[in-house]
Amino acid sequence: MNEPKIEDKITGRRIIHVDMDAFFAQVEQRDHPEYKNKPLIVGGPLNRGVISTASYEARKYGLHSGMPLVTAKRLCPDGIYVSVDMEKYLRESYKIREIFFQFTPLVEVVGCDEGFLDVTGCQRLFGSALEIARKIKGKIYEQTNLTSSAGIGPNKFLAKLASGLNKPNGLTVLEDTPEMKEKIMQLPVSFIWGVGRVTDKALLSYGIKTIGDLFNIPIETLKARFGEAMGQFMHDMANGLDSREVTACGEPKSMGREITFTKDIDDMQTLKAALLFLSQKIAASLYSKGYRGKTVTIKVRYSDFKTITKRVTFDNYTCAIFDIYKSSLKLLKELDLIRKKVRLVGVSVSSLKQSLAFDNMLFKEEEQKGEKLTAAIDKISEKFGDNKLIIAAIRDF
Ligand code: TTP
Ligand code: MG
Repeated sequence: MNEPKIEDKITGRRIIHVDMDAFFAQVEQRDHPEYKNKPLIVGGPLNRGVISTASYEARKYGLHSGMPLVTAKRLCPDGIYVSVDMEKYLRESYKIREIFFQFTPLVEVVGCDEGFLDVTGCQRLFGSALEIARKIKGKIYEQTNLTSSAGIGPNKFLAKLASGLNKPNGLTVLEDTPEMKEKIMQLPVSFIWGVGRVTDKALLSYGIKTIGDLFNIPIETLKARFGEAMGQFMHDMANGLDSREVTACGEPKSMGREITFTKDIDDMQTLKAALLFLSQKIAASLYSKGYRGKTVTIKVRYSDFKTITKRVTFDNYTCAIFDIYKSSLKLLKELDLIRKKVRLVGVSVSSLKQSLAFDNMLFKEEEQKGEKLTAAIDKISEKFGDNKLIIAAIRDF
């Protein structure tokens, strides 16, 4: 592999993005040699109803994270299906994080298996960005027996795109060559970080499939179709521009998600389903990053754009779906939903603390209700997982 040629023209930044390959599945394959080279699907108990991740062997059957398990079992009936063992993955996650910080304090950890490192100016200490990426991958393998993929670029977007190009066990430098540009132009728009499945579908409906298609659309058209901010973002991404800094992460203050509906909602069933869906997603985020929280906040935007937030604080820290759902529903019921329609609903959990013990995903005394809840989550996951309901946008906040 050649030395990188792309340099950020303005800042000369060198960013490395490292991402573990099929993380949960790889850990299980490492610990159970009988799963090696087999289609392995990790899902549940928290992520009930949907796949957390699928091994590369299972992806050949079209399986992917977020797919309902019922669909997966239909597509890959002979796959091996195992439950999520979050504590085990978090132990590996911490080791990986520590390796990142051995090279620079400018590390932005994302989720449990990836990170951005700004290694601009680290050359004298550790060698070129390419050498640093090699060292990181080597250390991760030495200490965890797991493979990762790394990408190097002049900004976060291109570094992340690069790390995804040669998975698994890849090491890719985005070079400023006509061949590399051509390759990028042919990639599906979903390779653009931040383009979720909903946006992906919206782009498809305009016939925009590849980054090249996006590149060829004038910025004014993108802004007119997708709004000022999103249009600018898409234009920048298609041009490989990204000025976002690698922000060394402090502790998160809260974790939340919100749904904007395509049409305003006045039926309680849909709102309840949305709250359950959001509670499940937030519980999964808390769980996967090793946090619990004490305060639940809901945010409701009515059709007239008036926005209300309400919160409740528990005595104990929790990351249980049931707690988040029950309290957000209670808060929702305090609002005026008879005369008003809702266009957005959001839930967040704050007053966080790190915790590695996850025994109470569903409270024992609530087991009865818990089982019903689990069945409901399975149903909701199927519906929302396929975006069959009326969602215009889902976003973290
Ligand atoms: P990813 O890095 O997105 O996926 P991955 O590591 O499994 O596979 P890849 O080689 O493509 O990077 O996510 C890291 C882990 O986070 C993944 O192993 C399981 C978990 N996860 C979920 O639980 N639910 C999800 O929807 C996604 C995307 C990931
Ligand atoms: Mg990964």
